Amino acid sequence: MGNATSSAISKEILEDLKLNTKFTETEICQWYENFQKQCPTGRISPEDFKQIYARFFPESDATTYAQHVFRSFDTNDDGTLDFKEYIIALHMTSTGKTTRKLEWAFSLFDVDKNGYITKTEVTEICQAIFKLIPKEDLGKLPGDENTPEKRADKLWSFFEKKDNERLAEGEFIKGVIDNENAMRLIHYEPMKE
Ligand SMILES: [Ca+2]
Ligand SMILES: [Ca+2]
Repeated sequence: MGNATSSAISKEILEDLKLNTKFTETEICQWYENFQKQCPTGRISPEDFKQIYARFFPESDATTYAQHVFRSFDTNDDGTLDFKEYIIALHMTSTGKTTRKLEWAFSLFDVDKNGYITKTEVTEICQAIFKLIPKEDLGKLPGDENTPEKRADKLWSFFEKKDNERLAEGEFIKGVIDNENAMRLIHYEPMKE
């Protein structure tokens, strides 16, 4: 029987992760070891997560965006990320498979987790993305994308929906795959010099 104080990963979680990700048993066990070291409680709190994000965005305010990303990874809604959620997150955001990344992007935009995206939700994520953009880059944005509202308008227009209509996951993924600009506008990419 398993020992509650043991630092080894439970067989159940391991099997589950092997089944649901492309990672090997060795990789998963290595990550588990690292995770235990960095996170002895076994849970990542929203505060820890914000700090991790802040390191990647020293010149801007990543707090709001980090909150949204955290929410999209916290699939069981308990307010923390456990090892399984962490690995699934890593899998969704790091694999080359576009549809998987877009499934994650959908969950990022679906702020209230009801299975649909509204224009209000798109605007909310665009506002969070804007806070990630360093001040000196804001002035370089194209005229039809230089506020969160304009960016949301432009993005929403690609899905050919009315402002009061909503977007299902399949429609979102298809819309983004069909349109390079939509693909670009759903996430933040630092400007290249
Ligand atoms: Ca959780
Ligand atoms: Ca929603």
